[in-house]
Amino acid sequence: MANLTVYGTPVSTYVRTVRLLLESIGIDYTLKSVDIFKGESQSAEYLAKNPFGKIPTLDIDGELLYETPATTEYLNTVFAHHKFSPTEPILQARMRQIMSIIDSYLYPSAITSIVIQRLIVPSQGGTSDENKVANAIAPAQTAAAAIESLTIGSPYLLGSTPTIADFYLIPIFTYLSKTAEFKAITAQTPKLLTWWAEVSQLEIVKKVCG
Ligand SMILES: N[C@@H](CCC(=O)N[C@@H](CS)C(=O)NCC(=O)O)C(=O)O
Repeated sequence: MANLTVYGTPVSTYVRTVRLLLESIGIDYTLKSVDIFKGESQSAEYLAKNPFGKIPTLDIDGELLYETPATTEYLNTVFAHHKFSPTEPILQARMRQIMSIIDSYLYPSAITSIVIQRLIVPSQGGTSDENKVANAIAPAQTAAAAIESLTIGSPYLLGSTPTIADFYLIPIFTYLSKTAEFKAITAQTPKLLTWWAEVSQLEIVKKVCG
């Protein structure tokens, strides 16, 4: 069996995406802390693994992989025989579309702006930047509405079994649902609310994102 190590902070959404997949596949792995809040991802040692100083980085028997789309698709191919991606090409494209919408539009608005200002800044004794939060609501609504329109499955986004797209959205909703803005962002996305009510109860989600 391969030796797998995930480098990253357990609270990171992208680390959680990779861990949700690893836990769903059911393979052993080691989580080695690289604390982004202490600047550890900018150390020379870590930058040698990932030149962008982002987490996670995955070590598979000495082979280093970073960028979560590449990492998750590799794990899904090699260790899960494509179990966590749809077989139909159009649904495969929908899965990648959702992952890309999250990377490009939902993560920057929901996490970088709203969650950081609402949950992280106050927890460190700071004051939330209300302008940043207010300006992020519309882009987060647009991203959530786009994902809603691509949600054709039940109880998961694309069908009766989870795909990597679910593992991308779960960590974002875990944090966003703890903010006051969640209600406005999901006001027009009933399918995502039903999805969230189901997936937030999964043991694996409680273990990785709890
Ligand atoms: N494109 C990267 C993004 C990873 C990412 O943004 N990770 C965040 C934590 S959730 C991070 O490393 N933040 C630290 C920083 O930006 O300095 C991927 O797909 O893995």
